[in-house]
Amino acid sequence: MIGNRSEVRSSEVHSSEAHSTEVRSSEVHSSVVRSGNELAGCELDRVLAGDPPSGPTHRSLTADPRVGQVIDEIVTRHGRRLTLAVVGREGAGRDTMARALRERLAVTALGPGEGPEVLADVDLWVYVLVGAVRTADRKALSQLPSDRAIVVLGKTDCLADLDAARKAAAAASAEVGHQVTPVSALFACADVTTDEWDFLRELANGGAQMPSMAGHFLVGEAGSRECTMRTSLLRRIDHFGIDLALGLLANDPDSVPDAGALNALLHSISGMRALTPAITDRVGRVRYWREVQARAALERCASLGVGREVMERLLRVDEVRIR
Ligand SMILES: Nc1nc2c(ncn2[C@@H]2O[C@H](COP(=O)(O)OP(=O)(O)O)[C@@H](O)[C@H]2O)c(=O)[nH]1
Ligand SMILES: [Mg+2]
Repeated sequence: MIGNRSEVRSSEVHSSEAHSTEVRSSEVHSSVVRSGNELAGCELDRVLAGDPPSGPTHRSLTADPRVGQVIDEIVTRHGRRLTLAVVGREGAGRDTMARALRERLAVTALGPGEGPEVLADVDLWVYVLVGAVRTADRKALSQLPSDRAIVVLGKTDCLADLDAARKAAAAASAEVGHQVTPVSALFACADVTTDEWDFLRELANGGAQMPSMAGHFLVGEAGSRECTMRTSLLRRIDHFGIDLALGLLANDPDSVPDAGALNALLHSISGMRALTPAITDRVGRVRYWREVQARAALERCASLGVGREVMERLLRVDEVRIR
């Protein structure tokens, strides 16, 4: 989320470039699918991990291509990319948050409006709170698997400063019983263009300041460059992004020498980085539930008589063990 605006310094811009906020998805992925230590000696584990690398183990389990295909499907599903679904009340910023997760953390993130087939593959849920916690939030959260729900307080760029965002997140956390991370998905997605940055610089050079009412920023004849720039800036970085940019361009222009630097600064203060540990801490649970899903699929096949012997052999270790 936004820092105290006057405290945003050029060093932050540069360090934001150096810090990779990406959840290294290949690492998450491989730790999701590789569970050899926990289930040492379990054939199912080796099959799901596609071990040995020379070819799926299950080829040696069955000569029946139909059974092989079923197991292939289970193995493919088990090895899919980590998938997050962003949920919350309408207008909370779910689409923007899903985009922020994709662009900043390089994970697969689904926004609202996905069908049940797609949602069946979800590993983690990101619940976006906005403003005060409502009954609808509590109800929706109580329906999510608590070990795989990550709760964020969105739109924190609209709050006064970092301290206010932290306090609001702590208050929300006490209400919902989950850790709540303050974020500005809008800042995380900032993609101010060079034209817009030029326009902001012109405004700053002319001593312009962001009016307290965002609507007052929208001046200029409809269809004019001025009106287009102002409208798209409000859409891209909103009131507080413009306020911050004008302040920096007027007082510390070296900190935002171009559009890329402004965007990087907004990304770095968005709070998205704090979500990396929130995701990686849950990889063990994701792995556990994927194994549960794989077992359920094998059980279904066995009960339908598809490769019963092979399925039962794979299911022989009757308890999924986790570290
Ligand atoms: N200021 C601000 N606005 C946001 C943020 N996230 C989303 N919005 C705005 O809120 C509105 C609804 O966003 P959207 O992501 O479509 O919400 P959804 O209905 O939950 O999918 C849009 O105008 C967004 O630009 C944010 O972090 N900060
Ligand atoms: Mg939307």
